[in-house]
Amino acid sequence: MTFEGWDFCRIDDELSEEERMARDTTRRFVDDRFKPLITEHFRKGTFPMQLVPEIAELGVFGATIKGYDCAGMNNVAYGLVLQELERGDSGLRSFASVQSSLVMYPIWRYGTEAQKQHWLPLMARGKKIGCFGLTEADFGSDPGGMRTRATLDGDHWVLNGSKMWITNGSIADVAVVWAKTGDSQDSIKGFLVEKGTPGFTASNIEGKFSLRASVTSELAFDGCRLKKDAVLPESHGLGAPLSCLNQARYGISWGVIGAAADCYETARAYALERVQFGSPIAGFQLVQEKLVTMLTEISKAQLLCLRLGRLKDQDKLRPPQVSMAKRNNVSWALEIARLAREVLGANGIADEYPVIRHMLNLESVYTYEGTHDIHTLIVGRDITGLDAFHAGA
Ligand code: TGC
Ligand code: FAD
Repeated sequence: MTFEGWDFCRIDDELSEEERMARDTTRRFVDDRFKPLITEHFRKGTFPMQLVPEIAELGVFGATIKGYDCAGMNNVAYGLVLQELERGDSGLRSFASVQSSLVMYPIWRYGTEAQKQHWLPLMARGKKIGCFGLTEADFGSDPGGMRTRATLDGDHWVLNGSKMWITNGSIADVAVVWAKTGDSQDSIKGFLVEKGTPGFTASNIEGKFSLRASVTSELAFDGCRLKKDAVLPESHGLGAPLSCLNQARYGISWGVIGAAADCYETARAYALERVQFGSPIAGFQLVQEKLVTMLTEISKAQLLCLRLGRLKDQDKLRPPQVSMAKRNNVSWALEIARLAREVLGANGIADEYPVIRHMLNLESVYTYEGTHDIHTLIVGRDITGLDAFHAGA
């Protein structure tokens, strides 16, 4: 009897019926509908937009929001759904993360009732797509330095500046844009900028070797006039966009387990089939060590996420705990993808197998939503009380 699958520690036993159902429904969608398309989309550098209504049917957009036509799942079910999506491709999970955590969440948390009533049901059904503009060309890890400005002019806000590396930027119907309304980072506010608003343009960033099945864009605002009610009135300071990142980072921590699991399963199957020196390579100790490391780290990542999900459902999750999970799970997923690539030998670099695609994608995931090193410093600050973000600090 050999162990099949990647639930070595029987995490399944800890899940409710609803949680298992949400995971299994998404798993079927990814296997039957998404996987057959992904290689072509990755080659062409496109996202399969035709699948958006089916993704919406999974209940993933705004999954944890109660009301407004959202699914109202708990945080563990949501995490499991993201895990399955990223088993397909990090670009698919990114699409869902941005829509849910970075666009619907700030509207729900910081918006007016009218903004919620208008946007959330449309976005839950995938009828409207959103993007999140925080990063600028000169301000990535340090978003508090942003230069984008919103100035009140009578009944309008006037937006000037630009945002860089924005997922879904050019395909979005609405952008949540973070801008200073004064000189300090305490004056940062969120704005809803609709596609087609004069003075707003979005252009694609070309030449990516990572997350190719995900649109990444630059946004530019040149005297872009917005009605006064375009502001998210309850957003005050840098803490507002950072609170959205907590949601997305939590989702990434789950998501990358899926990418790692796909790499592990591919490597194990390959190693059992591939014969060298007269034996399946899975019988060599060095190959077994790689497979064991992969499954061990997948199991630890699952346990960490499950615990954090339960804490989040009790409203007890702290941002540094999310940083620990993002940091650990992404870096191990990337290492697992690299180990799997090694096990596949030359085949490891071909897109006939999903491994090289996951590996390339995970390089972005390692950097976005706070780089690996930024999360090290967030946890470091939490356990020492000392801030190591600034040179000479
Ligand atoms: P700092 O002084 O630490 O904090 C400023 C204010 O924010 C509060 N705060 C938080 N609030 C909620 N959640 C968090 N995680 C928070 N972290 C901090 C803090 O309490 C303070 O509030 P107040 O009221 O006292 O003013 O700010 P800092 O300037 O020192 O920066 C801290 C740092 C470096 C941790 C932060 O700027 C950071 O996280 N940098 C990384 C930037 C980042 O992650 N960008 C992601 C962009 S979005 C993206 O990548 C999407 S990818 C999407 C996809 O395709 O999936
Ligand atoms: P930098 O901040 O310039 O960092 C460069 C290096 O310096 C990193 O290794 C970093 O860890 C290190 N470093 C920086 N500061 C410190 C320090 N204090 N101590 C030690 N080391 C430090 N942003 C959005 O707003 N919305 C999106 O939808 C979005 N989608 C993205 C999609 C993709 C595919 C990618 C690649 C990025 C996306 N981003 C998005 C941007 C992303 O969040 C940033 O790239 C990320 O925050 C890092 O910023 P940076 O690239 O400017 O790197």
